[in-house]
Amino acid sequence: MSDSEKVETRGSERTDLIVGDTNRDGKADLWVSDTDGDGKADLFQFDTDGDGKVDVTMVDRDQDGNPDQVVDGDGGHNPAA
Ligand SMILES: [Ca+2]
Ligand SMILES: [Ca+2]
Ligand SMILES: [Ca+2]
Repeated sequence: MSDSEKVETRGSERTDLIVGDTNRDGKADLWVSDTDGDGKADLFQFDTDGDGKVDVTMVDRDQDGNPDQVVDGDGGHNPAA
């Protein structure tokens, strides 16, 4: 598993449904996104060290609420700056 691994998501779009700042440092560190345009969340990303870059990505490909793939590192869909 390399840092450049791409996460397979349901679609190629990205609509952020929730953007959170869990450590209240003023920078987003939690993103809940919809990648296939159906309005349901299927991509969850976390910045655990506060540098603004995604560190953990979880994909819920069947949208049943349980992540089907978890990827450490920057393999996810980094948020637009
Ligand atoms: Ca979706
Ligand atoms: Ca980070
Ligand atoms: Ca699932």
